[in-house]
Amino acid sequence: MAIQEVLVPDIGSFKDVEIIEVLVSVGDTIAVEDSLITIESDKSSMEIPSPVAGVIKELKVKVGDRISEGSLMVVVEVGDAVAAVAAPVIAASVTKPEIAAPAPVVESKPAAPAPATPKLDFSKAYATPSVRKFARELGADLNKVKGSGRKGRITQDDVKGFIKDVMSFGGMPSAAASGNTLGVAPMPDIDFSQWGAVETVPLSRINKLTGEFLHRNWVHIPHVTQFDQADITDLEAFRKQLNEENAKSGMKITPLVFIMKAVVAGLKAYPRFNSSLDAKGENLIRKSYYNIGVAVDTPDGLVVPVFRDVDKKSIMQLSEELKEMSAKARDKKLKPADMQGGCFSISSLGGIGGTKFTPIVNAPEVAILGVSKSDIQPIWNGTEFAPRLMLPLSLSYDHRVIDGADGARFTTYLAKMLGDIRRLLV
Ligand code: CAO
Repeated sequence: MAIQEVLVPDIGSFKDVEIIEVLVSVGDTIAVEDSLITIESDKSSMEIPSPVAGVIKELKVKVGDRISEGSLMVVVEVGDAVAAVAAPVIAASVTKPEIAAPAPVVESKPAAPAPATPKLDFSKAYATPSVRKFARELGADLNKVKGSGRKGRITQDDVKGFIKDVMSFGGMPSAAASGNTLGVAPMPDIDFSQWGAVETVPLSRINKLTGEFLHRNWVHIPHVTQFDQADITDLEAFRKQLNEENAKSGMKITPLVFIMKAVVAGLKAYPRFNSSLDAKGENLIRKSYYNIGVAVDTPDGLVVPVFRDVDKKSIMQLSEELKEMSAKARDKKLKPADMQGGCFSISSLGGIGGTKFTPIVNAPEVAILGVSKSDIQPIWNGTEFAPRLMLPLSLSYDHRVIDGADGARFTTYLAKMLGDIRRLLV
């Protein structure tokens, strides 16, 4: 057993260059020619191999350090046999790799295709030689691997992740593995001013955050939207009566609070709608509380405050809370906690118009109800067409958790509750 210090060998014109990768850890057993570190200059990267075999005892460098010829990289405990073999080329305990060390492997950015594997052309991929070698051994097409390293360099972990992804997606690289969240060409950068006057308006912080969440949810969740309509003729008569009775107090009751109550009844009848998938997608977390998020349109964008314990609140309490929360949202006074802990969301465009739409599930919830504007329709009552006030419902759900049959059962149930609100008391 002998301790060897391994120094940077003659690396030609490379001087004071940055280490971008340390390829070994303390305790690793290495063979002669195993790469120890990768350095990078403006034009190329280079791996420095070990001139000795043994066990790494100390790392003397880290990513970001700058080194030149003669800098100490690692301390290696070499076995007797190895030491004996290495003895002629290693002076005392100090390695002089320039004498007999394996030549560093230099790779330009981008480099020429590797001659060893003409089938895989990695000429455009930005990766170190060891990563290229690793990718070739596994048959991974580096051109499709997204690099997570500095300046987009592909690391060994990126290749492993890519392979894992390919395996789990039945041979098709996932979007992430292909380096593109949608697996399609990026949007073009277009200069619209070539066709006329334009103005650039920055997106608000809420726009950006909402966009990010909606995009994530849209891509991750297999959505299905179930449409239905509820006969709210009687509900509307009752609502108007309540509003007349409360005219002096200034309290206004909209259809939304009844819909919130009907949703809670639906969540109780179909508990799968009141659940979330765990992060691994292996378990359902079922909730025994009933917090409902309501999308509020503000000048800065969409926010979704959460109304807690809707099951325990009256129509009047919910109306008061809805008024307060929407004012808070529009005055930008909502706190993060006001928007957390929801079980199910409602997006009501009923005050604006439209007949139906496909809302995006507000993950980690598994379903969202879109409500459009009610209007009077001729409905066949068995003997004649009668004018009834019909409320359009659009339920989007996560198809990993909810089957189509349950989707239809849920909207049918909602329609039944809203059609006869006495049932909400039962
Ligand atoms: N059909 C017909 N009329 C409806 C209705 C419906 N489904 N829902 C509400 N209305 C009526 C209300 O009764 C009210 O009428 P009056 O002024 O005559 O009393 C009027 O429309 C306005 O209602 P409102 O929108 O102020 O109140 P609300 O309780 O229905 O909704 C809120 C409150 C905060 C949800 C709403 O103001 C809002 O911001 N909606 C937009 C949500 C949104 O942008 N969703 C899209 C998100 S993307 O998925």
